[in-house]
Amino acid sequence: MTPSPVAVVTGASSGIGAATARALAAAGFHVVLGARRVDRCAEIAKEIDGTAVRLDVTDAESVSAFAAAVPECRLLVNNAGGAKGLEPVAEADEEDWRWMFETNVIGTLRVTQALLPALLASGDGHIVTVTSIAAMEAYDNGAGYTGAKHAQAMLHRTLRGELLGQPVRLTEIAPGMVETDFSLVRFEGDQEKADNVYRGITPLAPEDVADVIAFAATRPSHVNLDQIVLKPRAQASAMRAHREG
Ligand code: 8X3
Repeated sequence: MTPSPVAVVTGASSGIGAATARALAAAGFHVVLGARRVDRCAEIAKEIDGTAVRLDVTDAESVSAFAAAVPECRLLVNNAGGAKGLEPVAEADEEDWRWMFETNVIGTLRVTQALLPALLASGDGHIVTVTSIAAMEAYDNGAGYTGAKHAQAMLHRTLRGELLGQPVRLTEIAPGMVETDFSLVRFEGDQEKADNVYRGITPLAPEDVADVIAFAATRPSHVNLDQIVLKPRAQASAMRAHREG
């Protein structure tokens, strides 16, 4: 029996990452789930016959140890990241910005650099980076997050050119509103503020995004889905949505 190809998912303890781990396992991958909350990854790993490895993308040593535990890798899903704060530039918190750039940008850089040799050696590698519609547009009070997501997207899109001629595909997934703990993290646990983001709207579920990632990952090797933007029907842009009630 041919061994299952290995897929690594970062930020796999919840939300889009956890749903993606499940979808990729269903598509025939052996999934390595990385996140700080490794106990949650272990629960999902048990369910899908995967492997959980602790990963803090903001810590270079943690990323090296993670990569050492993953000698083979066919698919990397750069999903770890997030937002902190929603303030106008005039009042922006420098620490929030530092956190957003550390996790979304430097974190993606570190993990990608660490796993690139294995992806190349697989002969049929694929890097999926989960950016956001925040990587496509600017919105009021979001400059720290939109800035970080644009930078993360540039890293990913630049690799598309730099890796031409190498056996690695690159897919950017840019979701709009998805109901995860994204807003709870952004508002530091303020449930009311988080709920308000999804008020009167049917947001995407993590599984909706995971389905699209699994689709991109299961195309034939010569088919590169470069960029996929997905939003709820009721959302036209980061600043424009239709809410019922
Ligand atoms: C999340 C989408 O619109 O809150 O990445 O920036 S948004």
